[in-house]
Amino acid sequence: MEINEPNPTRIQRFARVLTIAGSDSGGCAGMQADLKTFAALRTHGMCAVTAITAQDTLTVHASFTLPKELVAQQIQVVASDIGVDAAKTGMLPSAEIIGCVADQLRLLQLKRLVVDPVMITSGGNRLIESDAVAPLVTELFPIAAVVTPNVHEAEVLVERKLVTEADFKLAAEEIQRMGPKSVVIKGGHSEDPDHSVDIFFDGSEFHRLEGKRIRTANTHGGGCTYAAAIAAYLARGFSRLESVYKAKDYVQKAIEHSFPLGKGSGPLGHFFDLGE
Ligand code: PXL
Repeated sequence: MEINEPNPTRIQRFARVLTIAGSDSGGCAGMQADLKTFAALRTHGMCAVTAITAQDTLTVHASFTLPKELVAQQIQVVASDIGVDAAKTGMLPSAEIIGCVADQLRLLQLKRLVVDPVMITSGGNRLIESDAVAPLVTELFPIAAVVTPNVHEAEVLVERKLVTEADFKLAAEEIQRMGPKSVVIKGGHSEDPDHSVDIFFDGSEFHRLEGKRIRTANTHGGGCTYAAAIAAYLARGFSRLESVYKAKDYVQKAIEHSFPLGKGSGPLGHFFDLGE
């Protein structure tokens, strides 16, 4: 069997998910959040690290981008030995890294790819060079199953401010036309004080995913967790729409179980269903 073809009997038990993302030394966001999500959702998580950040709950103090050859090799070796049922991209700091990640993913002909177009942290730190947004769109969106911008990222992608739900819907359509099979605009950073409404669009139908807004400062890694959960459910064989609904439910519960650590924004509680 082709390494990249999911084996239907195996996929539910040993789904293999790869995150291509940056490391957060504080353990809240980035690949650390992704790997916790993969484990919580009973999948085998693997990681290709793109950058190392010296980060706490307050800010990113420093960031170092790994050589593109090493990023490519991390993907290559796990794909050829273990196999990849789904992958997720997070922090891709430069156009160079984006180009080499896209080359690797095209070689794998991966059908279940979630692209989280990470740009700035909720704390306001830039995670991508400004000239890398264009290649992120042209190289990765066309091979993505789901693209998951938050409102700020969607605003950068469509180059205007988005306020109302009608704005989000138009933006979702525009972003879907940039190449991905589907898009979900995450409403977590919107201005609605009571709800967090996400808009899903797959080229023909809109879905409105409504969740209640949870009042907590401890949401560091919420966006990463949401996108990683979509990838985990895709790897387990769920459809794109089912995966987005299930991921929304998971991230909401993980935010309900978030906890304060450090002096800034603490992490989500990824393992809430394991009990005390
Ligand atoms: O915004 C998502 C994100 C992605 N990757 C890394 C991060 C963050 C946010 O803090 O630190 C490494």
